[in-house]
Amino acid sequence: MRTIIAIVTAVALVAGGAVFMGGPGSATAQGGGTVEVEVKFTGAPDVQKLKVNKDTEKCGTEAVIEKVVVGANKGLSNAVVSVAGAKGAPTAKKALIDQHGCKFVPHVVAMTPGEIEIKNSDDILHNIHTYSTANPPINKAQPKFKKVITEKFEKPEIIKVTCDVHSWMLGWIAVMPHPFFGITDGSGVAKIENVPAGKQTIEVWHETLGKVTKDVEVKPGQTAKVSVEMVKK
Ligand SMILES: [Cu+2]
Repeated sequence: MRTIIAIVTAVALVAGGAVFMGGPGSATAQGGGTVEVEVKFTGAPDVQKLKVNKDTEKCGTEAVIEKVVVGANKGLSNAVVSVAGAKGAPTAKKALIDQHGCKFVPHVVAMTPGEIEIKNSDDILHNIHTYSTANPPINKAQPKFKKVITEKFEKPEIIKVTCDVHSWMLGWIAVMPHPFFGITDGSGVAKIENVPAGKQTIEVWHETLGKVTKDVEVKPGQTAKVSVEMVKK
């Protein structure tokens, strides 16, 4: 009997939590819609390989530099898609980037202004070197015993991140002025949820292909599909 009561209580707690999470901020509550953006690149992928002779136990002997990653159906990975000019409160969730296998994972991370945790899961010395103008630049060592460094980016901008210990390491932190953004996956698709209804402009940014915009009509509770093609500059 005790077990049954415990299970019932647990289920009720989980259900309560789910209801709470789905309540405020859900698409219907705000009258927003979803935008599914598909980003394509018809050119050739640009993935370079570099011989590595430092920290090879953790880094391997070959670094892969992913400049333009193209997947199935010409889908372009690692593009930041967002709703241009939108307004919205920052998300409470902390952004996270990890240095793993001498790579920044994910390669591109997007966040609203606030804190980001920069992990070092490699057990070797890394260095965080950011190239920014709106936010103060960072250039600090992250020794192996410093598993996490928390940094703050208050101003929207797209920030390049490198590691001065491993010259090939490259990542991007997109600090967005609102929570309406996504990063394209392996098939070039990203979903932006709770987008305010009406005429919106979708902006796509890619580290080597630049920026492209496309207009879309967002309807409450519906998914609008947008296909964007990027070309080499
Ligand atoms: Cu490094």
